[in-house]
Amino acid sequence: MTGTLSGRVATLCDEIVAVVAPEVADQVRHIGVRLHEPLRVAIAGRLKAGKSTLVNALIGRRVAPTAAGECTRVVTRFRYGPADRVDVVSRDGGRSSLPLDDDGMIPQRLGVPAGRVAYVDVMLTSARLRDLTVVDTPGLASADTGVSARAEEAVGTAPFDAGIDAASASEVAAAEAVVYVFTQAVRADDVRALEAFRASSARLASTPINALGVFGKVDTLVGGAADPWPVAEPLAAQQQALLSRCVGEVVPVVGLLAETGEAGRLTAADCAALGRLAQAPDLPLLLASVDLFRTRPAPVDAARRERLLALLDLYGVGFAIAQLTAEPQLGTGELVRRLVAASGFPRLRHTLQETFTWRSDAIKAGWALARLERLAGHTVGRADAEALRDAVERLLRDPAYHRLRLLEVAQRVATGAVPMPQPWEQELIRLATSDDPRWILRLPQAPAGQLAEAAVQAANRWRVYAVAGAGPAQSRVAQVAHRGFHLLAQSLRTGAGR
Ligand SMILES: Nc1nc2c(ncn2[C@@H]2O[C@H](COP(=O)(O)OP(=O)(O)OP(=O)(O)O)[C@@H](O)[C@H]2O)c(=O)[nH]1
Ligand SMILES: [Mg+2]
Repeated sequence: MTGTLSGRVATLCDEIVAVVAPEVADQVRHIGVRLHEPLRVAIAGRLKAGKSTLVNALIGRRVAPTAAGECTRVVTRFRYGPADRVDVVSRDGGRSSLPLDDDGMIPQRLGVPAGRVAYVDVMLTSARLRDLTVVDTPGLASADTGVSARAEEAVGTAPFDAGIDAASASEVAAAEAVVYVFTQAVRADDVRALEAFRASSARLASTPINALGVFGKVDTLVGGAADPWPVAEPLAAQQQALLSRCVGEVVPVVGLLAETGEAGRLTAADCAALGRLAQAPDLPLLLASVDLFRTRPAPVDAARRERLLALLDLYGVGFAIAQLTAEPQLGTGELVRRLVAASGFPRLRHTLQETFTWRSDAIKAGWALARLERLAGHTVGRADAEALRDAVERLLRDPAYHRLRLLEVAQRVATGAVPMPQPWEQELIRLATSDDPRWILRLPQAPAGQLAEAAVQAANRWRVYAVAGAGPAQSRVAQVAHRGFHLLAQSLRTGAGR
């Protein structure tokens, strides 16, 4: 998928290819190809946080192993391909292909000793991957496990696991965005792990701009089949405040329900079993705990009950039964749709698409422009260097590219490199990361005229700040913000929107 900014850089690459020498053309073509690649998102978090479960939900297929006993010890990249295929990439650069196992999952045995695996490259025909590449990462060690000492030592170098090598670390670093999964409360070592993750990947500094928090397994917050959402929502908001320097938003989800629903694992037979359970005379007792659900007499055999627990856990089972009690004729498809809605997953996907897709456009366009400029520098003195530089300059004069500068300064402020009072920082980040003027200006209901006026006022405020209220670093940031609001006001007046 190619966004507006990177789309224009891609067009420019095509134009340049036609007028430069063949060897330069090859490099320009390569830059153009990268612009068409989908957004790469790395899923990070502590051991057993539910990362692989979320990966499966995002892909819409259960491909990554998630059983309680198994841990993901290698970095695994999932990307779109014309046929399903698993490539194990060794540390020496060799590749060996494997088929998926009988359940359609990555085989347990990779055929290469674990110590020699750099990463696993999985290509799938899943439509979801056409505009999203997902990178599953091994759990970050936590202070309450035996590996903590090793992890502490490794902070800043190889935070995932002392055994992770440079090839897989750079595979993660190539991601444009990161989703950090945590459960229950954010602990000090969650923040440390996130810092370490940031240190491992310079290009992927984890900031509110490119990182999203997922508060996973929220169904386990409250006991039994009770509704976790009244607790999950305020907790997520608190966690967002705690992590505000690291992630832009914290989205609560029940990953397991998302995986089961999105991967289409609930069958008509499961649905029928849930319907029979809905008739059980002592239903409240059955749903009181996992143990009681497993062991009490019920109109469904033990194996099926175990399967339902694995697919839905107790909250999901209780939720499904409540739906079927209210509407006994409910079809499997509709039940699955409601389960996905109850998982909170639609909000996560929306946030991913809305925020990261736009940002990835700007990030990729910025990357490509920098590469083109460098190429122009290398070809100095040759006739085609002129053509290259001209083309890049033409593009940079386009007001749309001011966004790249905005993103750059917002990144500096968000990481604390340029300190700024909070309301200014927040306004700058909103301007840099959105194209919705109502959201940027915090005027959700305003008509266009009022928006333009508010943008002019914001521009003036930033100009005053640039001149009077700030040190030199803040002043440079403020000038970029000033121009950003000025351009926003202009586009609002001409009615073109941004
Ligand atoms: N109840 C419940 N269980 C979940 C949820 N998400 C994941 N699980 C379970 O938690 C266990 C661990 O999930 P994984 O997705 O393998 O976790 P992970 O973070 O990939 O684990 P490692 O790769 O080993 O670090 C599995 O048994 C999942 O089924 C959830 O939202 N609710
Ligand atoms: Mg995993």
